[in-house]
Amino acid sequence: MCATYEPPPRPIETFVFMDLEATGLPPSRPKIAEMCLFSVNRHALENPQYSNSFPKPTPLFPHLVDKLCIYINPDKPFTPTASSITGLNNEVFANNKKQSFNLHVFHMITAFFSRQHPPICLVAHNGYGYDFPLLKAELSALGISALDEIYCADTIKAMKALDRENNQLHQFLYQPSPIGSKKKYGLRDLYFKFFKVYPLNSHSAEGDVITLISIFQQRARDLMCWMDLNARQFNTIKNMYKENVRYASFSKTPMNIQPVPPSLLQDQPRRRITTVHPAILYPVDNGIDPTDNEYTPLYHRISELPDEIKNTLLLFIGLIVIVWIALKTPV
Ligand code: DCM
Ligand code: MG
Repeated sequence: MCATYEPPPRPIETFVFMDLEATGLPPSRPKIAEMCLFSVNRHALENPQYSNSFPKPTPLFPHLVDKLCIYINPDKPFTPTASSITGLNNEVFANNKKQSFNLHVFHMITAFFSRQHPPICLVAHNGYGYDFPLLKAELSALGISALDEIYCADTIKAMKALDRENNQLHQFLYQPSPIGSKKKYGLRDLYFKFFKVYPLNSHSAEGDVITLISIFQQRARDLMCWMDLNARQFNTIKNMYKENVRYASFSKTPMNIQPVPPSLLQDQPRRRITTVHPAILYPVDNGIDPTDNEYTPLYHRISELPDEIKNTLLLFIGLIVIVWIALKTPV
């Protein structure tokens, strides 16, 4: 059965180019280690300035790009390949005291989106196959099932679709020769096709986003039109994998998120499994530092316990109540 997705209600206004680096590929249940978002308004993509390079002027990198790049402690070993291509390893995250994928990351993403003009479309190269399902899995582990009103589009899918429609002059990858040879839509090959050199900083999230935008600019109007018609809601993306929810669920609408007091946004001592105190979700300005365990209400501590322990506790309490009632009842 073919799923149908609702495209944006009107032309996309903001394209947020995204790339993730992580501990590996599926099915190793990768965890995000680096995330980079570059937000570019449609106006900048439709009206680029050009370099006077020969033989053909090239669009200059857009101005007024908002950027959000963060390193995230994956709390999971990198596969040897992932470590070798990204240059990242677990030691460097520990040495630099990087925090895990926690609610601060979610707040940063939603605050970043809140500053962009809608409709907003997340754009990633192989986004449907990797970046979107991975981001979705990490958000789900925080109890966040969706990012409302955000669309997404995969540049590989868009480029393949345009290549099927266009004559060879406008193709992203045109290979006249060997029969059956597979066209390569990797970022490096595409970049080489347009610029005749290989891109810098491959397999760094920021480097890959810059490379993607440079390629996108080569056929910006076609790609934007395709995305206006074919982008789908981020909520329709399936998780790459399922993980037990680590934190309490809360409203998924960015506007409903309570502001987080600056004191709570400071680095917190790393714990083995990162947890975010419920007071971060529902901050109350009562003068008490909610991260201080001395003041943590008992029900908050209990709510942080694993489900199995909570269920056993409930069963135990239930048994005590039944025995108490049985003893009190006259025979
Ligand atoms: N990756 C991998 N092995 C590869 C290619 C990628 O483990 N051969 C993983 C690690 C990268 C992530 O995918 O951080 C994203 O890939 P890319 O750097 O191409 O965006
Ligand atoms: Mg990358």
